[in-house]
Amino acid sequence: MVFRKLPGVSASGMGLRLSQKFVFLLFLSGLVTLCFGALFFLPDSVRLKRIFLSKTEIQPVTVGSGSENDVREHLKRPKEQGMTSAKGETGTKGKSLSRKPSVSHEATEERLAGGKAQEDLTLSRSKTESASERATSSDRGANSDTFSYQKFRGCLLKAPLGRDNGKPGDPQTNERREKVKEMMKFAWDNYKRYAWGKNELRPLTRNGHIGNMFGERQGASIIDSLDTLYIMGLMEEYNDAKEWVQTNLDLNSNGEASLFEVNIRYVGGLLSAYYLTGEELFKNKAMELGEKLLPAFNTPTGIPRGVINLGSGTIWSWGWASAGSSILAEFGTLHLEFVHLTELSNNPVYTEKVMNIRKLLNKIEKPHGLYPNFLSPVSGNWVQHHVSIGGLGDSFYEYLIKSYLMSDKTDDDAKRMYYGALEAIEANLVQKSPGGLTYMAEWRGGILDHKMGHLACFSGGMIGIGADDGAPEKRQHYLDLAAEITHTCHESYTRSATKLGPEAFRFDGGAEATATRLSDRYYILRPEVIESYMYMWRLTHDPKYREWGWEAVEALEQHCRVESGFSGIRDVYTMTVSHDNMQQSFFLSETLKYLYLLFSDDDLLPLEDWVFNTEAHPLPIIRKTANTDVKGC
Ligand code: DMJ
Repeated sequence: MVFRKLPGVSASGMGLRLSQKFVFLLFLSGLVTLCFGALFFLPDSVRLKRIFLSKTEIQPVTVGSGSENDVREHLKRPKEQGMTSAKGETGTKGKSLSRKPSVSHEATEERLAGGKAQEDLTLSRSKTESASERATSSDRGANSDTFSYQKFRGCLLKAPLGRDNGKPGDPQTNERREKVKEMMKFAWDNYKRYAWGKNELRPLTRNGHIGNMFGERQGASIIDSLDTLYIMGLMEEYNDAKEWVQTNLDLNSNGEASLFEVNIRYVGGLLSAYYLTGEELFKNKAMELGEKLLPAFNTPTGIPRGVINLGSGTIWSWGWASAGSSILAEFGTLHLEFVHLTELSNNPVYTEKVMNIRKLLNKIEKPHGLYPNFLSPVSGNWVQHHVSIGGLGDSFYEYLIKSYLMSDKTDDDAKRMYYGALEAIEANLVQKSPGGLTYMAEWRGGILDHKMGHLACFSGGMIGIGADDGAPEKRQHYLDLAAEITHTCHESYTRSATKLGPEAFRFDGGAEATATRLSDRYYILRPEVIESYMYMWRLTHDPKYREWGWEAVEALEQHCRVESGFSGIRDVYTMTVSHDNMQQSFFLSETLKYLYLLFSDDDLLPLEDWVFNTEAHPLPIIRKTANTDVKGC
């Protein structure tokens, strides 16, 4: 290295000063490197990385705008042309997510909604409650951009578990409720004994079922049961489930999973467990999993594909879905959970993804105002004109009205879409049978198929909860329609030998709410009919709904209870039942939860504060405006 001589400074003096400066600079840069490096080893290093690397390494996930230009641009790519299955589309793996500027959630006075009611909780549950209090106190020191559990609890209008955990005053109803709790314990104990950690119990062969809906992810029955166990006060069981989540729920496993199923069962289950208990563990797992689902949206339109490898982020469409299409009930059943993921993470990307789906659906033409079941994620056009309120379409409609309710009735777009869709359904699909039963037919390019699936029976409850926000002159009509549909679904139960309903029933060839095909005669412990009883009970308090629920309990006990759990049956029309050897996880999450709520007081998970996702996981209504009635909100 050559130093040029400065005037008035001897060569040796200059050399000395320069070498001192050099050493000093070296020391300084060493110090800076050390400090910077140390930051990355701190426990919260992920957040620090996000701050320090935001401009250079973090790339925001592209949100498909659904604009014609974007679609055309992508269609030019040879890879996309003529594609029937998109296996090979890659995800955002390796990319981090952009964050929106912090929002301040001020620490408020420590107060849980319905203060007095909380004192009545069982001792064991109060141990868990103290976790929510711990979360509450840690909130006070939290960054202003983190979700405040304390504030959330302060904004609830009522205590989530009611005055006395929803215990009904009437002794007979209470006895029935206790029976349902016993059924849950029985189903859980057997799952724990024979299938612990597997997705579902096979009650006849006494082993576990893995299935292929959740990738290599296991424990579907555990995640699906967390909130049911909690609201029933089965605390020992709840704690076992929580511990399993803590030590065994591996979110880094690979495998091909259904975006829809992982979202409604795992993300939904974890979110509910967090909101009910305040356990950070559940929130963190839900957010981690939510991030892994994002690559599914990397399509030209932003309409997600149905299947995703959660390890690699590779996505593709179901082989059975026509022309590589995505399914309405799948991409249309993400909104509630994704909005909550944004709420908890303060990251807008989740809401952007689902709003983008809505934007596209608003833009494309709808035949007779109806939403067909198959849509191309490449072109953004309908693939065929099959419309159904049952399988393939069902929960899309459910999530429109529930998005509106969950937004504290501020999401006017969802409201407009829901009532628009309902009008089209009424005009084109709702039918009256010769015997006077109201039903929802299926629509195939203008031709009606006079069949109603068990899945479509959720619509009694859906139309019921939406009745009050319809046009004033339509409100009573919607409530009546909800009651009629629920009545028809009840009829499909009473007309079978077992008093359980078939998978699909028909209204043609002389049939009135009965299955005419052998392949439609099975019952797999589905919840939809009971779900409608629960909502209709809450809305009308007509005792017949509790009676109908009790009929279902008796039938389940008589035909589905086996020595080691509950099983579906292959033919509801024969008393010599053949069991299918499956205890579905939705039996614990939905069927038993809705029965328990049906026999509880309305203040257990009050509808003023909660909406249930399509797997019956309760999610709180998001209140953005200050609620002056609730101190601390
Ligand atoms: C559940 O997983 C959900 O209710 C879903 O929306 C439809 N099917 C099952 C229960 O039948």
